[in-house]
Amino acid sequence: MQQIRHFINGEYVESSSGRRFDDINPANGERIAEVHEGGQREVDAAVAAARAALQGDWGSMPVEQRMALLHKVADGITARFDEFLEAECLDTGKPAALASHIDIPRGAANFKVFADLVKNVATESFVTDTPDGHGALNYAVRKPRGVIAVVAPWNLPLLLMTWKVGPALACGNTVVVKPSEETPHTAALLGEVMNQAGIPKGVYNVVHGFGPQSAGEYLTRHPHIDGITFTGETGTGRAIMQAASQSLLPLSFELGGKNSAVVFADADLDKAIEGTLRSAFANCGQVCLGTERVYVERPLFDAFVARLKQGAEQLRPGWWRDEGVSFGPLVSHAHRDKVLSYYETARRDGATVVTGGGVPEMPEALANGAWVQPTIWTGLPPHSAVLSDEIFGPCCHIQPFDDEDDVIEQVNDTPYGLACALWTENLARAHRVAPRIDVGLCWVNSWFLRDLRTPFGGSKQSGIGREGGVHGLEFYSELSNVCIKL
Ligand code: NAD
Ligand code: 6OD
Repeated sequence: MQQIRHFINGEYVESSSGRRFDDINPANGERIAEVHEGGQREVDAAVAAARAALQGDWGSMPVEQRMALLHKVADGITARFDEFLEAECLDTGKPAALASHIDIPRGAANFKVFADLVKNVATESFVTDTPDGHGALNYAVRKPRGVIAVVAPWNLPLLLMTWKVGPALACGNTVVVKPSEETPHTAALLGEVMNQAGIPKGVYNVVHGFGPQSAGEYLTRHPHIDGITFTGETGTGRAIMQAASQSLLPLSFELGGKNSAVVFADADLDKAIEGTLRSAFANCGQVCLGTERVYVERPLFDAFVARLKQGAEQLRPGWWRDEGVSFGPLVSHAHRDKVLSYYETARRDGATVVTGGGVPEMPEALANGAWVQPTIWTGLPPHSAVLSDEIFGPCCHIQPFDDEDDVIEQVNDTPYGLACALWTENLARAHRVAPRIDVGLCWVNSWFLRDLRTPFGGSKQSGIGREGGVHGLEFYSELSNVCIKL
């Protein structure tokens, strides 16, 4: 059985406790690896290695050299594309068509883009008047924040982990990563790439394990880390914030969502259907930016429901590597139980099940997988938990609307504020409506169209702070002002 060990100070190490847990392929329920569970000792060792690296080669390395090494990391991921692809698809069950298009290329891009960006970023300066007339020159310098704890989720494991590790290292920090217990594979593999690229020992460390009373909690409570960047559930964010309050640590949080799509009667129906099929069902609905509430202006409602149903029914579940497969399983049976409980709630609350609502028939080899059907509902009452809770599965509820102000109010009626997609051919409407939606990201006639220079993050309970482009630098570095009296 393959062993997945911690990566600390440039070496793969076993857990001192001897504790292990299983890495399961959710497509067939088979055990694919044994993962070493980290405890306080491993976290202490990883944090100590990260701190030593900060004070050693990495901390004093010229920026050009650091950036060249990060480019080598990106090239290393690309050179081992197939290994990363297999590791990611076995951990998650997601189709190769998706991971080879999004997850793995973004894993590489996250290093290149932030290396290039940091190299070219300027800081402010002021010439200041002084009473004696000589003046003073103020300029700000950016310093790395220090040892950054990166706590990552399972839905886009490599993409979301490197989305934090890339800018953290580009800013000169060192990191200790706690990947999700569901998807430890690609974070472990990245250690080999770091060594091959020549990244100094201790700059990138990985400790595997769970959250509470395991590696996640020990890391986020650790007294010698300097910041925590976390992607995951809003509830977990609360627990981490409490842990971080001990040392008053800076936090960057990307949390849950209950995102909407709004389809106006003047939308291009083909584009709106194609976009909503992706936003509701891509990655089996396990995308934080995904759409679970769809509002369609009444004249288009019936046609939209019929076309989305047709598209959902054409999705082909199956083994990640097989030709034509467009739909994977959920990440685990535990998550499937949660999603199916909402399928049941929808039924109890009187929804019309337009399509899906259950578990698909799968061939024998995949019968033990965490499969669910892509599901569309209409007709839910406003109080239904299906309309307020983040389900994180391949499902959406479609509701007609008649009035622009009214639909904006409904979209905003949630404690979350992550993303929204508007579908309209009326540019004036797009400009009018987009800023009134309380979200960090509003797409018009698109979804998950990413430019890594733009601010990314959630409003309300969907996050704290913005990453992406220069915005992440506020978290990954600290400005220090130098004032020189002339
Ligand atoms: P999760 O919160 O269960 O776990 C995320 C990570 O936190 C895992 O590594 C887990 O082990 C760790 N963890 C759990 N409890 C902890 C604790 N008490 N202390 C320290 N670490 C702890 O999230 P998940 O189920 O892996 O991912 C799905 C969730 O992530 C969804 O809510 C989704 O919306 C959200 N998400 C948000 C974004 C975004 O950009 N806003 C992106 C992806 C996923
Ligand atoms: O594209 C990104 O940078 C990003 N953070 C995507 C998040 C997707 C959530 O599942």
